[in-house]
Amino acid sequence: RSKQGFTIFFTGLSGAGKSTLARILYTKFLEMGDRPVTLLDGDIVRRHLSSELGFSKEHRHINVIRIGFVASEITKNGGIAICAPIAPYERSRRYNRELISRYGGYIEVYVATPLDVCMERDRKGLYALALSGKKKGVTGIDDPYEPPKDPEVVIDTTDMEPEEAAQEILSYLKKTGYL
Ligand code: GGZ
Repeated sequence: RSKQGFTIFFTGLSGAGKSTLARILYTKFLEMGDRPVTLLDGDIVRRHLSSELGFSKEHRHINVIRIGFVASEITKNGGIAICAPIAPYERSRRYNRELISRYGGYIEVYVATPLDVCMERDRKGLYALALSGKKKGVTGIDDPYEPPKDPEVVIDTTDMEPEEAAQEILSYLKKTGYL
């Protein structure tokens, strides 16, 4: 009995915890061993698939729906796709949801860690650059982030261990029959 493919689509600010959660799930799905697993992390996609794109509204949209297309192919073939871009626009996420849902599961995970916590972490120094004016158009500072209206899962990583947050996603997947 081969199970249905699905896509875990993380969305949230830089520093919210998307990549950390994506990598934990990637390892767990691999260990399960029943379906091929593909991780489409924001920086990897930008390097290999979207290297000509910047961070304008239109370029972010193109970037995010490219990720959605790859995820839809993986889902169609019965695999698991894990995507972790910022995906700031409702329009791009809705496009992906409609496409991917035709072939299998689409699980949108809103990593809703507040901006002040992301800024405090500032693992990559992105917010420092934005505040000093050295970098323009940073999401959450001087570029928009439209919060998802009806995500399947919402996770705020402020006071939560990554492992615990990953468990919430896994229990959602078990409850809904994807695992
Ligand atoms: C937001 C930016 C920007 C601007 C470069 N705004 O922490 P990071 O470094 O690794 O995650 C951010 C990443 C976001 O790329 P995405 O492809 O996920 O964005 S989108 O979905 O909007 O297309 C950050 C870095 O790229 N970065 N400039 N202006 N993040």
